[in-house]
Amino acid sequence: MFISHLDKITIVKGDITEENVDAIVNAANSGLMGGGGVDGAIHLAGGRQILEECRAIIKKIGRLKTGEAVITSGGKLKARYVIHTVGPVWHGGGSNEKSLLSNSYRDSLRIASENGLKTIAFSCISTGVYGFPKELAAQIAYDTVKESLKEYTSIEEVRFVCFDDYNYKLYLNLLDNDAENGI
Ligand code: AR6
Repeated sequence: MFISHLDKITIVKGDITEENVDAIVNAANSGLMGGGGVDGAIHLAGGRQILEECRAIIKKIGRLKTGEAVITSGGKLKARYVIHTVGPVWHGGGSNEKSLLSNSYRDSLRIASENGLKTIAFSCISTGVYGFPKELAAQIAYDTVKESLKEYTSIEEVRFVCFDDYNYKLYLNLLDNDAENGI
C-alpha cells in the first residue's frame, strides 16, 4: 500500500503543549535546562519530571549537539514523550545552518521511529530566538519531513504546530502546492 506524505502531514495553529500526540518536539538548547519560548512553555506545562530526565541525559552525554535529538517522557503533558532537539542559531546562512536544521527534523523522526511512536508534533524549530528566517525554515522542515517519512514508514502523522499566523500560512502553502500538483 502506498500512502503519500499528503495523508501524513497536518498543519495546525496553536500551543504545542496542548497537543495530544505520542511526542511533541521541543526547540531546546544544548544545555537542556529549559529556557524561553516553546522550551519554557513545555517545561512549565510538563513539570519537573522532564527537567530531571534532561539533567540525567546531560550528565551522560555532556551537551546535546546542534542538529541532534534526545527523548524524555512527557511529564504532565498530554503528549507521552518530548523529543528535544537543538536547532542552529542563524548567522546569516554561511555556517551550515540549513543542513543543521534539516538534521534536527530528521534526527527527531529517527528517535520517534526507533521508539515506535506514530504521531509527532513539531514546533517551528529555530524560528524564534535563534533567528532562522521563517520561510526558509518552513521549506527545510517540510522537505525534510517529507523525505524522512519515506524512510520511517511506521510514523502515521507529523503535525506542524505553528504558534503564529505567519508560520501557519507558510506551511499551509507548502502543503497546498503539493496537493495541487498531485505530488
Ligand atoms: N507552542 C508552539 N510554538 C511556540 C510556542 C508554543 N507554546 N511558544 C513559542 N513557539 P523559540 P528557537 C514558537 O524561540 O528559535 C529557547 O530559549 C515560536 O513562535 O522557542 O529554536 C531555548 O531554550 C517560534 O516560531 O525557539 C533556546 O535557547 C518557535 O516556537 C532557544 O530558545 C521557536 O521559537 C531556541 O530558539
